[in-house]
Amino acid sequence: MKTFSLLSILGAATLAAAQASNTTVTGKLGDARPVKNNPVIGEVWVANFDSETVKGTVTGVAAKIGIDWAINVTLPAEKGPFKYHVHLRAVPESGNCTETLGHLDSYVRGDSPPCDASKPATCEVGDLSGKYGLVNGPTAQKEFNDQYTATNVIQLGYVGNRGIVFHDASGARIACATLKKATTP
Ligand SMILES: *[C@@H]1O[C@H](CO)[C@@H](O)[C@H](O)[C@H]1NC(C)=O
Ligand SMILES: *[C@@H]1O[C@H](CO)[C@@H](O)[C@H](O)[C@H]1NC(C)=O
Ligand SMILES: *[C@@H]1O[C@H](CO)[C@@H](O)[C@H](O)[C@H]1NC(C)=O
Ligand SMILES: [Cu+2]
Repeated sequence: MKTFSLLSILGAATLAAAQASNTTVTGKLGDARPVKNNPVIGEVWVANFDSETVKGTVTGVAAKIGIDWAINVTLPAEKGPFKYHVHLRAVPESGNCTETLGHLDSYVRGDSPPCDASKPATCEVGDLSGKYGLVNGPTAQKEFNDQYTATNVIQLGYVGNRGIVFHDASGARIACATLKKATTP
């Protein structure tokens, strides 16, 4: 009986260690592939945030590989750190962030285990904060290139007219805005 318990404990510990080390996962469609065919390099897409909780912009500029992202927002000083993602749907007229549905997960990877930022191709395409880091209030400015997001509608990682969502530390969706093509003056 004692031997059995000891073995169970050892077994459980080994399994836990294996699971803890298993932080990456490949999507059902493989790892995300770099986007190299955006139609217009320099094309600008913007999500405008103008709510009580979040004001500012999340901008995506079509790059030779993927998208150059820039976050420039004010956030509540408390309740962070904040996550930000590309979700599947645009924000509806009602402004209800729940209706943007889940993350853009083009390669069907799921959100567990969490994104390993050292292997961004293995993360959900829309999990920008998982790949490039959380942000804090009261102001957040951050720039990064993401190779897997696209302004080319034929690409799996197409982000046009999808919702960008900020979440507080509890996971609540505190603000959302649709990424729209900037109108040229
Ligand atoms: C690692 O995760 C993958 C995908 O969830 C799973 O198929 C695999 O069995 C896991 N490996 C271990 C050692 O837990
Ligand atoms: C960020 O937003 C503020 C306020 O809208 C603006 O004044 C500033 O120029 C922006 N910064 C960048 C780098 O876009
Ligand atoms: C937002 O949408 C969700 C899903 O459709 C719904 O369950 C929820 O009641 C809506 N919230 C509000 C405030 O309308
Ligand atoms: Cu999200």
